Amino acid sequence: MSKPIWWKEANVYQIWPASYKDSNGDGVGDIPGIISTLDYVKSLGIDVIWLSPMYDSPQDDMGYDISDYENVYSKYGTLEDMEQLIKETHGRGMKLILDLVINHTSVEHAWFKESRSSKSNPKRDWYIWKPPKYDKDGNRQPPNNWGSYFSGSTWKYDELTDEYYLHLFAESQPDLNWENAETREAIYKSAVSFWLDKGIDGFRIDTAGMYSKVQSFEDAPIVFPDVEFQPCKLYHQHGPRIHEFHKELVEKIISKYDVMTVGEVGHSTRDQSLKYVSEEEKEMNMMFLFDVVEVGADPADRFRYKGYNLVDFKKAIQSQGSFIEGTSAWSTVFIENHDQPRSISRFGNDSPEFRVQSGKALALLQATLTGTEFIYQGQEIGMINLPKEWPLDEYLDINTINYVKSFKEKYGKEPNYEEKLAELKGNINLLARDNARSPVQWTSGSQAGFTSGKPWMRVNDTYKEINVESQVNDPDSLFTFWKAALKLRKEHKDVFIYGNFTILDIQNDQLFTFLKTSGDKTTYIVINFSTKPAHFTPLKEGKFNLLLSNVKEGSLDEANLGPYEARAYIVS
Ligand code: TEU
Repeated sequence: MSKPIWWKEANVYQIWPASYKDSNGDGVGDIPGIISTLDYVKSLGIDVIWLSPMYDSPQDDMGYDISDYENVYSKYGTLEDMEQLIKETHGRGMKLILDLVINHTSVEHAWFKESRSSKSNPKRDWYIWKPPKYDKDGNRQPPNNWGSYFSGSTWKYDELTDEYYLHLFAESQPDLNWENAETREAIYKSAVSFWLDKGIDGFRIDTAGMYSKVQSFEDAPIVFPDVEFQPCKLYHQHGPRIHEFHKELVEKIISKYDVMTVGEVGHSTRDQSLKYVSEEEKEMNMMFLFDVVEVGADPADRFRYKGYNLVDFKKAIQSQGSFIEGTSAWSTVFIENHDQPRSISRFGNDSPEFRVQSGKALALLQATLTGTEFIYQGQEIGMINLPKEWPLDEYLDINTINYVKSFKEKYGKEPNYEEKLAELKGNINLLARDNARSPVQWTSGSQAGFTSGKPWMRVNDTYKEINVESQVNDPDSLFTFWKAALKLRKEHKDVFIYGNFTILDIQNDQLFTFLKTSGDKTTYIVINFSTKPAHFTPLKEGKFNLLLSNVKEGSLDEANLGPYEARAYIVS
């Protein structure tokens, strides 16, 4: 049995500041707004808050493009506000972790400004600069065919010095050169120590598998023959020196503090994952894998969709969570974050009839899985995706905007363009990051109580039905159910937080039935993931005591489950 460590047992709540709570009417969420809701967050059963980037930034990628690690984006507040937030969070017995974005900075960062200024600048080598290539007609080309996560090439030409710089994400997010020891030291000091010394309790580490690039910078294999730039993960994910870099960061800085770290690694095999999160490796405490959130999606193309089914969902949960069994490693449980659509729309059913019921089923599932629990703002009240009828110009994420732009460039002249665009629009509505980024729905009043001004992003039309105010005191609400589920998780932490996981019906595409066990303690979870009633065959042996269910007790029928009905039993 693992040692009871605080970060293993924590329920973590992610706050994405722009859309959380605005206190001054400028239409953008802010730190005083967050402080005003801390009692609410605490009342849900939260132990740790993960705050997405609040650093100074031109906001091309909503703060994941940092221009100053040691300052706060002025619309969010000040350094004093952050100090107050740390104090108020601690004062309520909670902890605060920040987002550590150190694969890249903004082009507005002083380091990049210097680096770009001349080839001989001492900081030139802090970023990754390469000379152009020329084709047979003498046209200038990028150094290789790598495609960016946000469409187009990963290379941006800079006239000033006639070289290209590398950016795995947006053009305005140049990749730092981790090969340079001086750069690493500067990152540790400015982005890491600065905030640990202010008393924060750890980090969610952005793009944690990408710092080490294969230094040959050769062309990637052609995966999509019809496009110019190709997926290039092979050359920057789990690169040759990645573990050396993480070990150095921990040894030099992180290990001096009692803090937690969770790395966003995304795609990795069991063996690769264990290198980051096994206790003896001393790299990070746990990681986010994308198996579950990418069920049905195409990891190589953000808006290609292959279709979701429950069997794949179960397999993804199995591989994402169970890789730690029998090892010293630890894992995470999450189905939403700021990069993903809303889970009820994606894995449940967001129609008025089944929205709450399927939300409770997902909550019960998430609360009974092994690992540290992560909940994203608005998930606790069952916020759903943006309305299908909204036009594309309501989507403000650079990832969506760039994709649509290159799609138009590529297919705009084809006769069936409108048809293709309609299909893309459907996939955008289902998968876009924008779905998670609309303002939190606090009340049924003007702008959902998010702001007294004009919100930077349109409030989801559902705010009258889905909001915090109507749920906090309603015993049947999703919020109240989440509270009960998180409490139960702690009461039976041996099985739910730490236990072994066995799926009993992997091929069943309607029901999800599994055991969580620890020593001789067994819990049995049955969930109907469909709009139709389902029959299930209870385990033959043992006496079942119901721990939690999303239907009123009187209507429990031993072997039949209503639509999206979910139950957790303890077996004796
Ligand atoms: O995301 C990194 C990441 O792995 C991407 O593939 C992510 O899944 C992408 O947004 C999907 O299209 C992190 C942050 O979570 C994201 O918000 C940032 O945009 C990105 O890094 C760059 O900092």
